[in-house]
Amino acid sequence: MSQQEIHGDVSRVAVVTGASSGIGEAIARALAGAGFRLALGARRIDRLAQVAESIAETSGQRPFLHALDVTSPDSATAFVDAVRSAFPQIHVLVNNAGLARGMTHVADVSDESDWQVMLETNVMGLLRMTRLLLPNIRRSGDGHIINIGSTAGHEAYAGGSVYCGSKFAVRAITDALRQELLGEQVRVTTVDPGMVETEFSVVRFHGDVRRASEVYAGVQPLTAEDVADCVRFAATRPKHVNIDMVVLRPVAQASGGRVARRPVAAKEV
Ligand code: NDP
Ligand code: 8X3
Repeated sequence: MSQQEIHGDVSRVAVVTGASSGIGEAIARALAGAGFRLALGARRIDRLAQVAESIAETSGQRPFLHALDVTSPDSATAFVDAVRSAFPQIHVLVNNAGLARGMTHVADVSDESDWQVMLETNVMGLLRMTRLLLPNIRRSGDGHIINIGSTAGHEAYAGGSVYCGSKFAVRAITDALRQELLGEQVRVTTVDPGMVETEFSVVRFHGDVRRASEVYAGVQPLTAEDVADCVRFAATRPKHVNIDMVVLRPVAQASGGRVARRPVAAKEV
């Protein structure tokens, strides 16, 4: 069944936060391929423009893009105002913007700024975007909020207290929203991946590319496209079907800290 047959409308509009790289970029491509019109946001507007250009070439539609820092109420409001001006209706919000910073144990942290950035982005940013866009999503008659959580929101690991805490919060917020929106045509989903090779670990380790590459050494991680497939699946079910939660991880990862690695020569890292 095509997207058009399911929804009777090929022009559903999806907002994707953090679409300038990794999973968000892949979600934007996947949703464009499924017939959604797109509004994309991130801080790196140059990278966002490259993503939009490439989507325009492959899908024939040019996504709307606007700078967005989900940690800033002013930026989030300006973004939402711009999206509302561009589209009469907004159906889907994919809350993907997020990050980890550091893996320092709580006792050893001397500066709280990494904690603050993670909580401001992953928790406050997600709540803010949801609050601001919910009136439009409700009015669309076919609304859907899709949050990108993590397996870190199911099982904590040493050095992940705040990142894991932020993703446990995403799961709680998703569940609470589904309760709050009961009786309305708004679906609420969380997609929770394990290890995905993106810029995530480079950001986590403050630009240390070598340390980031060690995360994926000797293991085949998920790709951003693997995650985007799940988002597309959830977003293209018939209107009466709510996919509550999708948890996916590499075959070689049983939990955050338990990964089966093949031996790696030092030069491969
Ligand atoms: P990337 O670092 O590749 O992408 C992160 C995206 O979030 C970028 O587009 C970045 O854009 C955006 N972003 C970060 N901070 C902000 C902000 N303040 N405002 C707006 N956008 C922001 O990592 P991933 O693609 O891997 O991460 C995407 C999501 O997936 C995150 O929520 C992450 O927690 C989650 N996740 C990742 C996993 C992994 O192993 N990679 C596993 C499970 C979940 P810009 O810098 O341009 O603002
Ligand atoms: C990212 C996955 O295992 O690095 O959310 O926490 S993990």
